[in-house]
Amino acid sequence: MLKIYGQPKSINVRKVLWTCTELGLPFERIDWGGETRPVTDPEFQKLNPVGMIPVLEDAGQIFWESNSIVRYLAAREGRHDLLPDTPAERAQVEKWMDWQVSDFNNTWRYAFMGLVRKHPNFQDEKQIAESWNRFCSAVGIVAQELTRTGAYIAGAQFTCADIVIGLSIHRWKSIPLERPNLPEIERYYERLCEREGFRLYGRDGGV
Ligand SMILES: N[C@@H](CCC(=O)N[C@@H](CS)C(=O)NCC(=O)O)C(=O)O
Repeated sequence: MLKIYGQPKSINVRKVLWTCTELGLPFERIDWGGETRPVTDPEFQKLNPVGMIPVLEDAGQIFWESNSIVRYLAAREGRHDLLPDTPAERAQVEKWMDWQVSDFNNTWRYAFMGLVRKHPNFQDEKQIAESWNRFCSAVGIVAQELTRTGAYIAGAQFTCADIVIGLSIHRWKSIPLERPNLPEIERYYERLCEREGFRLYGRDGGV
């Protein structure tokens, strides 16, 4: 059985949990990170030298980096609907995944850590406001794209990119500040709620 190392409050762990649900793959989840066991523990560092959750173990092979794991699992199951096998179509999915893990992910960190996790090192009001503005601008980009595609982030079909963008939108909705009115985002969120994986690890999974 697949083993997923990482505590379930982590958005990056949730990506993998949702993917397994989407694919109907049973898994065992083992707590590491956050308030559970520290990722600095040498036992964990043997699994992932960069000391981050999630880590996936599949028949003795170890994988890390959440978006790589999502792609690996979709490819392992031959799910070309989730991860197309033609290079051009695949790149349309991957570009949103790469943007999510690099630029998008960086917009919310300060506001989320300060307002949701209530971390003492993230309480500067100016930096919270700046992070929130950048987060809302990035969500505006997602909304524009959804208006263009009419359904999902990379087109008419649900793909791996919606797992990582969808959980980011869930994070946006978790910030206790007034949000701009973005009907496309609300419709997207409702569309994602049709999926068990999003209900479990997004909508009903806490923050
Ligand atoms: N680029 C990495 C980032 C992973 C990451 O930031 N993981 C965080 C949790 S979301 C972590 O390991 N933090 C240390 C901890 O939880 O103790 C990925 O996508 O897998």
